Amino acid sequence: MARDRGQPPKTDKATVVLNIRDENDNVPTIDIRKIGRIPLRDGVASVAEDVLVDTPIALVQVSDRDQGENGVVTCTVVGDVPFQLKPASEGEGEPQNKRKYFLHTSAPLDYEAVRDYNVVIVAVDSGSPSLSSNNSLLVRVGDTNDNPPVFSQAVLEVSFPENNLPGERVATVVATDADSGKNAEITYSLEASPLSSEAPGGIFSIDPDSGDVSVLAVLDREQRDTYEFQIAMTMSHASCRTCSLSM
Ligand SMILES: [Ca+2]
Ligand SMILES: [Ca+2]
Ligand SMILES: [Ca+2]
Ligand SMILES: [Ca+2]
Repeated sequence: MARDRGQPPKTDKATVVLNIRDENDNVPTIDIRKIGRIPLRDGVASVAEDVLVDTPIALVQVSDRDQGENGVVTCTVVGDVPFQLKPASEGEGEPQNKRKYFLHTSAPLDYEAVRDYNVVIVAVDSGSPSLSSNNSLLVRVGDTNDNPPVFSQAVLEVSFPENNLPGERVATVVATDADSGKNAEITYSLEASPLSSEAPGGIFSIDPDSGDVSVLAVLDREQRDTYEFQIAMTMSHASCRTCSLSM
């Protein structure tokens, strides 16, 4: 109100309408949650290396307390990782300042190549200036038995003097397996060569753990000068590959 100092005073009134404009004063928040059967604890998701491409591994919820453009959030995965965000719903009625995404695998995983990914998600609002925040998820890739054991040599030729002592070691076979733990434990055994029907068991034995091949009998070159047999590897729920040993 305005009043002059005359007598009697005259006055006038004006109304001030204060519109409170929304300031962009809230940063977007990112919430990462467990989804489906993928375990997620303390920011760590465990994903087996054999999951199909496009498997959802976590639910990502972004929200912003501002209104209008100040609360419209876009969300992306940072850097070159085999994970991608996809909107969880195309819902028209969804509030713009609250969105859900699935974090998907976007390429095959391989435990033997990369065991951990730090997946950083950034959310940016559309305010001016815009505000952003980030959150991250550690994806721990789990081993599956996707590699067969491989002998260092497919054919091993050994010459060994006759008149040996029974039980003497004649060779050691070595196989490697790119997997880990049980998936890489190898057990060795002897098999007849496909060329002969004779079982090597009576003359030779192999240590299932070390791969040491020993001769049980005394060899006599005048009686026989070559022996050929195969060594097989067996693993827990795995394939079996052979290597030929000829003497
Ligand atoms: Ca905001
Ligand atoms: Ca692999
Ligand atoms: Ca593996
Ligand atoms: Ca294996």
